[in-house]
Amino acid sequence: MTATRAGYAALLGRPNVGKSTLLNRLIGQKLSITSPKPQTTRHVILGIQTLPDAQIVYVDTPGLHRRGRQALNRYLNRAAASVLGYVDVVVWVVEALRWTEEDEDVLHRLADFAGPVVLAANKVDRITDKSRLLPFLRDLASRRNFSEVVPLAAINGDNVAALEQVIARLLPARDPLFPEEQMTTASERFLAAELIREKLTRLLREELPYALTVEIEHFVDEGRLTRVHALIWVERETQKGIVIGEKGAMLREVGRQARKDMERLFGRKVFLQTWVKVREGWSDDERVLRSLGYADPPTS
Ligand SMILES: Nc1nc2c(ncn2[C@@H]2O[C@H](COP(=O)(O)OP(=O)(O)O)[C@@H](O)[C@H]2O)c(=O)[nH]1
Ligand SMILES: [Mg+2]
Repeated sequence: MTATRAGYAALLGRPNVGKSTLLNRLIGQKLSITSPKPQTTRHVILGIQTLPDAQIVYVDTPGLHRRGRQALNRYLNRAAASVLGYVDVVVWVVEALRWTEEDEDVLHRLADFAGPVVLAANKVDRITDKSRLLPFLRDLASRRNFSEVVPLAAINGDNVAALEQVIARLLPARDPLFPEEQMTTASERFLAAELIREKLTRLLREELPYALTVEIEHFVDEGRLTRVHALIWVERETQKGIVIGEKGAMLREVGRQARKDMERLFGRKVFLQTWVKVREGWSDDERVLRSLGYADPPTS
């Protein structure tokens, strides 16, 4: 019998490099929400992949970023940094040919991590002049020791299988940590709220998504149908109007798209109802944040 390897692999990097897209590609399901806007991911989310001889538990994180003034931003940075305390492998995700000060910050944070770090250079599908890739990778590889450097494209799956093999080899010999059929530790209730937030993030204009959050009031399984009641919290009356849209059109579209994704992920019919409510200043109030589920991760 071959030895089984198992462990945690963190997907770390600045916002928008494609960490959540990569997680979904690796797991083959839309577990973690994605969008072109930074700070889409607000929670640490686990995606479990059981291979014949290894179990990789991916840890998707909010991007490490600089704007750290608001309570929500501070929370996101803490959540991302704290995973370094327990993961076996770090996959540092960067965007191919693009290097920013925020990448530099992440590199500094990784200095404290003693375990193996794999560099994943994502979005290679965007590169027209392929000869520029090698110098870019070589330059990054000179900045610290990497177990491996893997160029890939999460969007179409290019070379993603190679990354998976690299990670599996770096995990410690250990029995699986989760049952092999388990895909995540997140509840369906949580995933439902996230899918609604994804649609809002994608459909609303630039600034508004940061001012809202989603709370699931009811999540009731009725056999082949699941009934979901969701509250969308915004910070001001004017924002409420924007979320609802002309004659309710925006909210209807958000609900339609979110319901379709929920049905695909849960494998059942979903009946979704949404309401919009105003709670002033939720994103800068630590107490309100906790009540909306932004609990600090364990520090052990
Ligand atoms: N062209 C291209 N776009 C990508 C790729 N991976 C992710 N993206 C896009 O980059 C944006 C940010 O992705 P997301 O996964 O939310 O990034 P995160 O903030 O690091 O989790 C989204 O618009 C994705 O569709 C890729 O391999 N190629
Ligand atoms: Mg993300």
